[in-house]
Amino acid sequence: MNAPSATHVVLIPSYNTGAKVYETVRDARRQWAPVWVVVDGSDDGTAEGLQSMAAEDPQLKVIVLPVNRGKGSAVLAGLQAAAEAGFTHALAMDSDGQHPADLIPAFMRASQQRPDAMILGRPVFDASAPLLRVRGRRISNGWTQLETLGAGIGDSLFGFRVYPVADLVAVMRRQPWMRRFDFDTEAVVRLAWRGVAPVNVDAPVKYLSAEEGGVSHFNYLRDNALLTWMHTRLVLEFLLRLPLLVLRRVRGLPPFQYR
Ligand SMILES: Nc1nc2c(ncn2[C@@H]2O[C@H](COP(=O)(O)OP(=O)(O)O)[C@@H](O)[C@H]2O)c(=O)[nH]1
Ligand SMILES: [Mg+2]
Repeated sequence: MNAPSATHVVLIPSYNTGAKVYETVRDARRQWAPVWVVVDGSDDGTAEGLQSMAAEDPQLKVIVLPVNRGKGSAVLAGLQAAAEAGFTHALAMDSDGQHPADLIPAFMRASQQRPDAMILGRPVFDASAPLLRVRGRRISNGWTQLETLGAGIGDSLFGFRVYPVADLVAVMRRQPWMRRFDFDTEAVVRLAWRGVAPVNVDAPVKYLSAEEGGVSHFNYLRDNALLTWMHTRLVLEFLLRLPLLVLRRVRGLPPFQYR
């Protein structure tokens, strides 16, 4: 592996995934340095397990949040620490083995070529993907296209992405949402509004069975309600922003110029 990056860090938010997180972290470390894990109030013993891994690996850092606050909060904690340490970009990936660690270098390269952009994984599903999640996704993607006036966001929900750190921290500081499962979608919409252009890159996604160690904390009722409320807020704000967005689109200003 090459020397540790001083600009690009891998950020892995983790909440009660059991042993899967160790595998995920090992896979990520094989591809990149440094890798940071944010333990989001897990009570499954993984905070301790990860800390002992980090004791033997200077390129692995573990941030432990004492209480569970949600994925967005965990990512934000990691982003703030990354900004303080001088990193300009962070690749976020899930801790549960669903995301392709072997694509980390390619995503980082894409980001180094386009530091102004966000590099978004576009999920390539296999037969393991639950139909309900795939369909729900299409709805969310349709709303996202509208909310960004067709800025070209390939997928609104997939969390395997490289973000410009300062832009995302600025966006998140300004409002109280985006702290749980509303993070992934609201992040891309608000970054696009800010003028951060999307670059879409295909990435395979796996849905692991319970026997394979698959864990998800996505709750259909609670989280679909949260996502519906999120799109309601975003559409209302979109209407206010519409005149400016139209102007930017007509003039070919970011996020529209790179389509
Ligand atoms: N569900 C959930 N995930 C969290 C939380 N904090 C961090 N995460 C991480 O966010 C990622 C996505 O969560 P997951 O439950 O796998 O959602 P799914 O992949 O959409 O089914 C995983 O890496 C989690 O470990 C949290 O409070 N709730
Ligand atoms: Mg998952």
